[in-house]
Amino acid sequence: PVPFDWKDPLGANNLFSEEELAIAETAESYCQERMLPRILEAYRNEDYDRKLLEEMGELGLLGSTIQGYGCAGVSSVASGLITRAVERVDSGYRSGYSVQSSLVMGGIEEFGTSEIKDKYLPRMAKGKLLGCFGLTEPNHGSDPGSMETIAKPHPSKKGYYSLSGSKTWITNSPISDLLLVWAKLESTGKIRGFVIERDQCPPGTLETPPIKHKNGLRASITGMIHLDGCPVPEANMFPDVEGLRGPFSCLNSARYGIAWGTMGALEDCISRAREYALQRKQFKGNPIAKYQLVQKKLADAATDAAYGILAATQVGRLKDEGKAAPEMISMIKRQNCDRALVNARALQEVFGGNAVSDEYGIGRHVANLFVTQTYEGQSDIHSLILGRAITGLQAFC
Ligand code: TGC
Ligand code: FAD
Repeated sequence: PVPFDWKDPLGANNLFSEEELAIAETAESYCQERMLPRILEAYRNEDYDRKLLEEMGELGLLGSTIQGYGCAGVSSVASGLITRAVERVDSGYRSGYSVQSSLVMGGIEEFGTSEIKDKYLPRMAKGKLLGCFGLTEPNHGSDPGSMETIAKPHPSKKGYYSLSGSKTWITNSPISDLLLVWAKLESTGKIRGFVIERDQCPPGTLETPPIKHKNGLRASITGMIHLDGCPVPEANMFPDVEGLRGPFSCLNSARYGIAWGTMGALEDCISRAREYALQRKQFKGNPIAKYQLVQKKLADAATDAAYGILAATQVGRLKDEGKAAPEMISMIKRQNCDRALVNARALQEVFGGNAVSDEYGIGRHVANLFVTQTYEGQSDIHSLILGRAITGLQAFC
């Protein structure tokens, strides 16, 4: 019989091409050798090193599905394998990576003019220019359609819009050079996308204060965006997309990535819990891995991780064939985030009191996975998106 591989229980590696496996290998080596040694101090100190994105840029990992502009142009499955490698280390590192690659570079690639793409994408691909994505507002999270940020013709600068409003919980906003901000055009009431260059904003028109003292995702920097009559060139508005289709199209790619990433985090929890359980002895010198209740936790988690990888692979293949409905992405985003969180919490119990020490890594994953279940559409919101698609009836309000 074929031997069972607990690290790849359903043989998902058989579904990946040689090229995809090589990309995964590059990403895993970088993440384990260069990212992992930094994470404990970064998490303790709420520190995000922007050099990480430069290093990923050097390896060709940023905006990896984009063709041209110095990007690798790989398959969606390959990009998922990169995301899984990054989140195996930490969801916060994956967050910084997703915002740069999927939300901002992806948005610019899909909706930007050729001038915008030429101007920003090559430097973003190298990690020299950092982006953030401003959709959520203090009063409008799950319901971004009600946003209050407004764009209107600038009163004194011809050829410019003036943007005013506040965004909150924005990954990378304090350190970003480029801000993709979604605002309503005052004249039409329709949502439009604006690319703001921090360097070009006069003093007092753009502030991006950090949000400190987070109890999850501490190795990712999060902040607000305050706009007060901020002048933005008309040429920096996405010309052909209006309404929520703009931001949600970017979110499709990022949500897809999270479905992969959370499986990486869960796989790391499994690996850490297995190792701990084999070494820790209780009752007559037995390793706790010998006890059925511990084994069930490992079996549950390994099963959910294996199913999650297969589902993400299937949606990735369909995405590249243009056959992935957004609801499929809601399904894998919700399922993989939820199962990663539930299983990580169960595996945390295997560590007993040591789970409380940050040296064991498990508590960090649990705290992070709560965030992944919350951002890019909280799981219950994805339930309602699926419920609407199943029944034809919408239950949001
Ligand atoms: P609804 O009527 O559903 O749709 C309005 C318009 O948008 C279009 N649309 C989509 N287009 C492309 N892809 C999708 N997935 C789409 N979903 C909807 C839709 O076709 C329609 O187009 P049109 O042309 O007819 O106007 O809008 P609604 O207001 O009823 O939406 C409700 C709901 C709950 C589905 C939606 O608002 C939602 O998904 N809420 C969750 C909010 C969210 O995900 N926020 C994410 C913020 S960004 C973030 O969290 C980044 S974290 C990054 C990190 O650190 O990793
Ligand atoms: P709310 O919308 O207030 O929801 C609170 C609770 O109510 C949730 O459980 C929700 O499911 C539930 N709820 C709401 N409406 C309904 C309903 N109709 N039916 C049933 N239940 C409902 N946003 C960005 O734009 N860019 C970013 O880069 C970004 N990064 C983030 C980083 C971090 C660390 C965090 C924590 C958040 C980030 N977000 C970002 C914001 C994130 O997308 C929002 O937090 C998320 O969409 C939920 O919005 P909210 O926090 O306002 O919660």
